[in-house]
Amino acid sequence: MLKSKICELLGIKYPIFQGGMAWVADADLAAAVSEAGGLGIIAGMNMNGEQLRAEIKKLREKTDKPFGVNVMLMSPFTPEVAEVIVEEKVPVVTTGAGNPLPYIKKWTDVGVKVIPVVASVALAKMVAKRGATAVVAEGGESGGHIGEANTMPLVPQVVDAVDIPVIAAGGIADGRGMAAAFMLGAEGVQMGTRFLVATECNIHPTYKEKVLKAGDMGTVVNGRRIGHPARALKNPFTQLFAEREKDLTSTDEELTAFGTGALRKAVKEGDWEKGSFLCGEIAGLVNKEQTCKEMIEEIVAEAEVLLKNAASRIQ
Ligand code: TUI
Repeated sequence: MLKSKICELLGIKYPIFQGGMAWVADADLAAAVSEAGGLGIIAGMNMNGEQLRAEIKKLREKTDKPFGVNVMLMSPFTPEVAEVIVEEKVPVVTTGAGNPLPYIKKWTDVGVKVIPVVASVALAKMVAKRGATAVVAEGGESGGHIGEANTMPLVPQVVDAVDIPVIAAGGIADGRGMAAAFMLGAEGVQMGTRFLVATECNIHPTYKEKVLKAGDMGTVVNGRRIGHPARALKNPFTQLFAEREKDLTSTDEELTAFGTGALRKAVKEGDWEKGSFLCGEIAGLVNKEQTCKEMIEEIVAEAEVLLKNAASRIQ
């Protein structure tokens, strides 16, 4: 049995979080992950307070296991989403794309466990000092909005810098990645890309198909110029975005406007021409659709064998 402090802290069976992917991570996906023993996380990003409340209700009708809500701190709905989290006594909150310090005490005061996603040692130290329960250290192999550091260097440095459990994210999709994360000192992993192709994931079939078909060179990072680097599947949209980013006659405002709504187009319409198919670099390893339960049990079984046999390397 794989043991981890994060399982005890959160009351979950397996130390696997499902990333709170904007427009993707709804009650169906999060409930399936939680029911399978991981931590399912609803994305608060694309919802106002009342929409989030309805999604939480839907999840609670499907499972009584612990779950999380992700707060994307750049969202205009953040203040009302933060209130709903308190009112609904959400067990766990993860935050991303910003500094969660203004909200941590509000949540921890009512018993919500707060696990910020960080992309640097500096932010990890800051949130640990201010009462975070754990941190997710997310490297640039991840899909979506990313920081500058990659997983292999980031995770052990965050582990050394804080006294709270560290969850590794970015480039992890199987038991090998999970075992490696434990070797780096992590207490668990967060995965997004693998769960994109879960049976219970409601994204457009074209999105799943493109992730399943992607190879090792299948993703690209755009948006550095406007301060929001994001990794997505290479497609006509990312090609055009890259060209406009290089073209200094197009303003930052025009570039931002060009990107607006592209994620929804990918998730809801499967629009390969105009959609932003956010996806991690590990997509090349993700080759089959399975239920969340099958995925989680397969990954844990692989990791257990690898960790158990690790000692055989030493003569
Ligand atoms: O947040 C994510 N991934 C995301 S959010 C998202 S939605 C979006 N839409 C349009 C533009 C941008 C995003 C899609 N994918 N991951 C967690 C994450 N957080 N990655 C990087 C960070 C991060 C970056 C800087 C966290 C904190 C931070 O610090 C800022 C500060 O003020 O210190």
